[in-house]
Amino acid sequence: MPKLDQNHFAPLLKSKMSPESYRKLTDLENEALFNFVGEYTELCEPDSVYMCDDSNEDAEYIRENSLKTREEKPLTKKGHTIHYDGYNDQGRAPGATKNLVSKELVPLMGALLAKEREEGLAEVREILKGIMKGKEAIVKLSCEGPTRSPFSIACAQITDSFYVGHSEDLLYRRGYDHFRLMAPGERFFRFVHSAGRLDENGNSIELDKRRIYQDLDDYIVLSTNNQYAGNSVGLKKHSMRLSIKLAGTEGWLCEHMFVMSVQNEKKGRSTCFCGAFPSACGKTATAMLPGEKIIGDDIAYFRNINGEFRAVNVENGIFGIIKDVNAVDDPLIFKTLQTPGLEIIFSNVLTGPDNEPYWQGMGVSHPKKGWSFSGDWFEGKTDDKGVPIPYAHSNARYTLRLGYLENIDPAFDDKNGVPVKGIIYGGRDSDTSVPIEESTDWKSGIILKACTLESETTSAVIGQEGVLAPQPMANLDFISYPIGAYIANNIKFVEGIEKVPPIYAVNYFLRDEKGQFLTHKLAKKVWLHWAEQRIHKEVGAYRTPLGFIPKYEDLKALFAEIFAEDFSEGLYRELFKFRIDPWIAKISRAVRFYYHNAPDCPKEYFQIWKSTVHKLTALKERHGKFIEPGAYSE
Ligand code: SPV
Ligand code: MN
Repeated sequence: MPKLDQNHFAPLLKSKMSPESYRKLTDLENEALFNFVGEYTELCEPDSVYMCDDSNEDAEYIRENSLKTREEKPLTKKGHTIHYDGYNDQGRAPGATKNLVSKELVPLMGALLAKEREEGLAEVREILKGIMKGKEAIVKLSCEGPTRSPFSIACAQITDSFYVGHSEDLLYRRGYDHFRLMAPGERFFRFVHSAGRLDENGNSIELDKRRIYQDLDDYIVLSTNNQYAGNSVGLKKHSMRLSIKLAGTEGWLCEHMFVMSVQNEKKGRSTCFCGAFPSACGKTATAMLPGEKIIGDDIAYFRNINGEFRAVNVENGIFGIIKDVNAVDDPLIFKTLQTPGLEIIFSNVLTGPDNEPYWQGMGVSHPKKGWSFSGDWFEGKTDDKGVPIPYAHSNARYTLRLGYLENIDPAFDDKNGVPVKGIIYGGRDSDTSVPIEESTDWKSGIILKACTLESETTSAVIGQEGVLAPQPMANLDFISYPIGAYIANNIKFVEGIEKVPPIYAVNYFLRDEKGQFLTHKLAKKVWLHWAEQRIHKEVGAYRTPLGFIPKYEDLKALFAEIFAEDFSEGLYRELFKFRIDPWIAKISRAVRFYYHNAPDCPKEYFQIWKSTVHKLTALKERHGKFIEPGAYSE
């Protein structure tokens, strides 16, 4: 190891860092890290650089500075702060986000927002030149997954935003000590972020120079002129894109999934599920179901450990949608959000004259004026097109540590992860998929359920809302190498796994002809407990053309046991009839999507989709539009 003091960047870093910060950096004896900090200090030209370790003092330094720089403001309750992103920076920005790959790979990336690497790097490096002038940069080390575990991925973030540093401290495990124990040359992900020039409210103003560029050859992400955490916090979606690529290369999986465990108190067992849902389709609500235990709500790594399918939650906190979190629908999160003394960042909600946060669907009346994501807010405020501006953004969020939640699973921190017993794919449609259906086997689950997942677009992404869009594995925004290869890796992952978990497709959003939801919001608990009983071989099922559905008597018993509700057979039949035409249409949409957007998609998958459409078309002759539960056999 060459002495870092002789490193080309040493004089620059010594001039920008306090002796204490410089010592913390050099103590790690990590030349790659030193070069990373040196290179981007030289390029971005911050006035000073602060190096964090894992101490509470450094966490406090970041917190205090996020208040001093007014990126966050204190709310009435101790520990609670509010952060605002700019008016046009309220969600992920696909237009500004690119996967940088080699020239040869670009044509194979289809829908995956690719750009030729050299060109992209030159463009974003030009924007980064001098971008941190007048500011302090912080260097923060964290770890994805439990530290010193088979799942760990070390990460280094440089940012000029204390809000980003603060969010990372709440959302990820501190990683300085993890770096200290790393072998020489061990890989780590690198993230550079700058909020860029700010207006008087502390918001990024040069949105035309907003870039979120993932360099997938070098495992580094460069993010400029933005603040919304989905664009700025390196360890969240940037890291996810890098992990998906790395996993594809190494034969494991990084999925856009929660990790939770269903509690069967009568039998004294805990059964772990992982589930992928596009944004705003019930993902956090499933992970947070009352009576069950949460491990994570957004990103999971899967590894085969001694023949077992095991998962960790990559994160240590939740960056959750706050809309509709209220005492009735999300009692646990709601209570946590009201608790003084916990460190919680609210973002893009209304701050009332009482200096308390108010959000849409909170279940309490909101003040008629205050401060919000649009600045000074008053009832009746409209935008320049005359459209009313809501008091809180529909993608407004809360950021908190998972450890605050009463229902955290003690297995959360296990270094070997938790054994996964069931996988869930959840979409959002009003007239196609039944509430829960088990796939016949892993491969058909991936091709017919995970690949055909789709959803209405939501406010988590800037752009039009309410458009039906394909969402392979709820992961389209994050897949970072050609889709066909990604699907193949999902299929291949279970080779060598002794007990392959069944795949369930769920849909909480079926409606009747009048547009009313057919079930209440907590019915999902019954579907999950049915899956739990299936996994433990305690209930049978009816065959459908695409898998297996529950029998009426088993659901009736669960509704009675869990909610003391009388679940009617009429409702069961309505919920679980197989809807042939919508399924033909859904698979046909998938075929079109993959044909146009996934140039490397193997012919074999198209054959499976097409033969399924033929099979369903033939079934229509026999059954008419619907197949009643129990009326189908192979
Ligand atoms: C999501 O939309 O899936 C999120 C929030 O988890 S973001 O960080 O914006 O991606
Ligand atoms: Mn997510």
